[in-house]
Amino acid sequence: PLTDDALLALPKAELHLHIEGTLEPGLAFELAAHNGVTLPYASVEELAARYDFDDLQSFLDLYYATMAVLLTRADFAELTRRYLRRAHAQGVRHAELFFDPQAHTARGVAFDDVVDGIGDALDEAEREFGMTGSLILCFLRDQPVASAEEALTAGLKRTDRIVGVGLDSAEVGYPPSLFEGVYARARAAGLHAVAHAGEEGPPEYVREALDLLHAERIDHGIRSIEDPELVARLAQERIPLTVCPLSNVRLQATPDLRDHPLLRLDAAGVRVTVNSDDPAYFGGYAGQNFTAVRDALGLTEDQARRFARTSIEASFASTERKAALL
Ligand code: ES4
Ligand code: ZN
Repeated sequence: PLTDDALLALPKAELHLHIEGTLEPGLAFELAAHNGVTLPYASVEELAARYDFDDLQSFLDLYYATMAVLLTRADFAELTRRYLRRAHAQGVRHAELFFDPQAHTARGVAFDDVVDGIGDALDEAEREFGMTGSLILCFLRDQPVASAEEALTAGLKRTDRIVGVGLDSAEVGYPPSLFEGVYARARAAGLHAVAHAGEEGPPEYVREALDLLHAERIDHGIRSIEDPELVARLAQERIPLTVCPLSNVRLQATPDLRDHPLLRLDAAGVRVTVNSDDPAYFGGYAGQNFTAVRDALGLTEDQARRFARTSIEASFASTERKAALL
């Protein structure tokens, strides 16, 4: 019997987590009051009631609106502190945090305040409970490439914290090919490369992320299941997918968790991991994504252990840290 406790106890790495997507309604209102920002919702309950999405864009509209309350280094530290405590309680021992600098610098927040605030909380978590983590700078694919280039230039000064680059926001109509040059510069500087692809976009975007961006992991990638040749390639090349089951259901990328391709991808030999994406918005952190998959798809203990192990192996943690966690 695969109990909740057994799933929470598995040591795991969180590889697909947008730190801005951990902003719970309660903290949003606390920060709004503290910073003198007015949210267009009367109460925590009214905001929480908006967490009912039709697709990726309907979620992104709320996600970008709500992050207006995040202004200072201390705000980013508090956001991250609360996330790391919850994640640790669900077995997460290493977390690679996506952040969206363009969404903050466009509002007048300094790039370094974002990185330093998140970094303060990472340092604290390492001291207090031995958890490790790092940052992945995500480019907003629905913004101009020149803006991504500016974000990368700022990021290259902060490789003390930033270990890689990613690509997120509205996918359809914004193919990975647009960012080939930005990724080339990031990789030349020694950064790792990942990219969201095949969440709402077609399998072709997954191929582009591999061929043009040289992505080492694919975030989501679930639409790869529509293309058997691509599935075979992902397995052959050992490209991990960072799958987010509750996100896919909430954003209607998959009609029902019982139809989710996670186990079909696993059965085809693809290295899959289970992650939480934007847990404040999608109904659960890492542990709840595992329990939801167990309930809907009948996860075996063997599968659960393998997915958790793959998350550690597929992480960008140091060899020593991985060895300690495996
Ligand atoms: C995201 Cl679920 C998802 N997809 C694409 N971009 C995102 N940014 C935050 N969450
Ligand atoms: Zn994501």
